[in-house]
Amino acid sequence: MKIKKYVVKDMNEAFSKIRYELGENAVIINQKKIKKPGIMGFFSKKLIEVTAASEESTEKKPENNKILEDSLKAIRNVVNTSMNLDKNNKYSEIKTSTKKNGILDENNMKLKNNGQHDKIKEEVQSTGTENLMKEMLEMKKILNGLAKVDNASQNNDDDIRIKLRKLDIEDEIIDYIIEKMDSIKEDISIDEKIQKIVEDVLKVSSKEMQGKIVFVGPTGVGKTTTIAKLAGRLSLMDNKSVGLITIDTYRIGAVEQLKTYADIMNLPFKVVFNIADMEQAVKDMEACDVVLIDTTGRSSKNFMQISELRAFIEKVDTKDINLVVSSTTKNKDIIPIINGYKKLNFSSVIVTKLDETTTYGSILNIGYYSDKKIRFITTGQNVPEDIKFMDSYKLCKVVLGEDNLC
Ligand SMILES: Nc1nc2c(ncn2[C@@H]2O[C@H](COP(=O)(O)OP(=O)(O)O)[C@@H](O)[C@H]2O)c(=O)[nH]1
Ligand SMILES: [Mg+2]
Repeated sequence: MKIKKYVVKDMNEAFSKIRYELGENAVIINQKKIKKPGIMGFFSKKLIEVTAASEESTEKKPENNKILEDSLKAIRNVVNTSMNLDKNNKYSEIKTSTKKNGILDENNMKLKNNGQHDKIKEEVQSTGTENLMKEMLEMKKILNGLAKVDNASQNNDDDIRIKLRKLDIEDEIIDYIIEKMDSIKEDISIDEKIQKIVEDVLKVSSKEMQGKIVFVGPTGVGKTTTIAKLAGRLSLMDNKSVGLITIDTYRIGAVEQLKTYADIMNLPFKVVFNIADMEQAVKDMEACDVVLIDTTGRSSKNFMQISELRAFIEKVDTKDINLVVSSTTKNKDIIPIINGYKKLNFSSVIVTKLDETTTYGSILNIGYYSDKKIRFITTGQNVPEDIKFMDSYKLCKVVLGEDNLC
């Protein structure tokens, strides 16, 4: 005998539930109206409590119980198979727990009776573990590889930085070089890659020494000496007619310095004191192949001096304006100098006094920050010998310490 209570809204609901659960032969043994407890129940609809009984113990199994059971079996099989990665004791835990369960017990017995089960389980366990181990090792290898590549490139970067710093190349340029390294896909050495990048930054002007050429730059960098060297080469070696003009009226003795050279080389020479003089001097030199124009070393910090110089240069009417910078200039002074002279629209740079330094990074620093081509470099006080024209390849080799200045 099975007795069960149902709380329903109406008897129809009670009948269908009882029939479904207790079968066609069930009987209703009691029914009463009840109220939901609490305040909310006071206002709610009344419910009926129905008590029914069934003679047989035929609690009807729903049709889909079989499906449910099959599903449980399937799930258990999957669980058992996937246990291949677990420890044996965990597996037996499941075995014991399934024994207690009526539905699953039968299935468990089947598994128990299967003599090969343990073997298969072990195999599945070991192959599964092996596979996982393999995959993990594979991943470890890949990760190690990645870490190595990362470390190697970090080491390379550090080596490059150390090497370039020793050459007195500015950190900003070193960063630029390191950043560019990856973009070179060719199978060439690190040094060759650096050379390539430096060649891209450091361009050399191939402009001919012809027409009106102005030289500007701080005091004492070697403008006048450089002009003397050029004048000597162009007139004595290249057989060009050369004229010299100076607007260096600030420094005592400055005029004499260039005049001495002009006298020795027998070159026309003009001193310019004001803007009107400049126009006339340029006119007077019209017949010369090359007119080299010297200027006063003006402070790049003094805007008035630079503006005044600009007015003179405008009268010269040339685009060939060269900023002369000494390689002995402190790195931190290079940018202010370049910025100060920018107002003069210089077209290329000349780096002097390379004989006074052992590292040549300053050439690259000056080229990089000015963003202008290098016209040539000077390497000593001897007029006219100590002046060097080099191509970009050779100059970069010098900058990188892989070639000397000779
Ligand atoms: N060591 C060395 N000294 C140089 C070089 N060029 C010029 N000088 C010297 O630097 C000093 C200043 O040169 P100067 O031509 O008067 O510079 P300016 O003020 O720019 O005209 C002089 O003693 C020159 O001999 C160079 O390439 N190397
Ligand atoms: Mg001078």
